[in-house]
Amino acid sequence: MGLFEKSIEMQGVNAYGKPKLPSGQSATRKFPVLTYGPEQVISKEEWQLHIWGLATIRTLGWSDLMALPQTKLRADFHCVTHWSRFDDEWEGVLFKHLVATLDVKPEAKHVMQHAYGDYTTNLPLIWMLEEDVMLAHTFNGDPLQKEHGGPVRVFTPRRYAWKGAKWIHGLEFLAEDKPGFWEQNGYSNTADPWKEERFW
Ligand SMILES: Nc1nc2c(c(=O)[nH]1)N[C@H]1C(S)=C(S)[C@@H](COP(=O)(O)O)O[C@H]1N2
Ligand SMILES: [Mo]
Repeated sequence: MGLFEKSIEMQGVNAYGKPKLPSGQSATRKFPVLTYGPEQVISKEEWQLHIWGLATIRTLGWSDLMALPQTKLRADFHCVTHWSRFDDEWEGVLFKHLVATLDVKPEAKHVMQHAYGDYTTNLPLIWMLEEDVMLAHTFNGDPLQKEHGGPVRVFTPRRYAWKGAKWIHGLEFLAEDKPGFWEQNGYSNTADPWKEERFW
C-alpha cells in the first residue's frame, strides 16, 4: 500500500492537538477505495439529499448545496484498515452550516447518514456538529471522484472513515441511537482513531 518513511508531515500534532499519526496506523500517499457493495454512479444533476426525522423535512439538490456557505478544510483521513492520508484539502458544506438552515427539534440527539446504495452510519448529533464534519464535493481542487463518494460524501476527520457515507443521500435526525451498517457488523459505535476504537 505504498508506505513511506515517517516524514515531517506525520510528526507532531494535528489541528486538534492529537498525534498526527494515531497508533496502529501507517501513512500512505495512495487513496485506497473501500466500498461495500457496488459503486454508486450519481450525477450532480440527479443528486438529492433528503432530510427527515426530528427536523424540517426537506430535499436539497446540487444548487441548494452550492448556495450554502462553502468551506475548505485541510485534514487527515484515517481508515480502520490501518492506513492514514495527510493534509488533503476538502471542500464542501460543513454539517453545522447545513443544520443552521434547518429546524431541528430539541429531542434530536443522533444522526443516521443514508447513502445511495443503502450504506448507513450513525453518530451523535453533537459530534456531527463539530467544526470539521463536512458534506464534501471537492478534493484537492477537483470534483470528488465517484469511487470516493462523489458527487457528495460525508467526511469526519476525527472518526475512522467509515463514519462518513460516500454518495450521501439522506440525513435522518433521531432521538435514540441506532447502529448503521458497519456498526451492526461489529465496528465501534464511536470510532475514535486516537483510542483505537475499531471494533466492539
Ligand atoms: N456509501 C458508502 N460509504 C462508505 C463506505 C461504503 O461502503 N459505502 N465505506 C466506508 C468505509 S468502511 C471507509 S474506510 C470509507 C472509505 O472511503 P474511500 O473509499 O474514499 O477511501 O468510506 C466509508 N463510506
Ligand atoms: Mo473502512
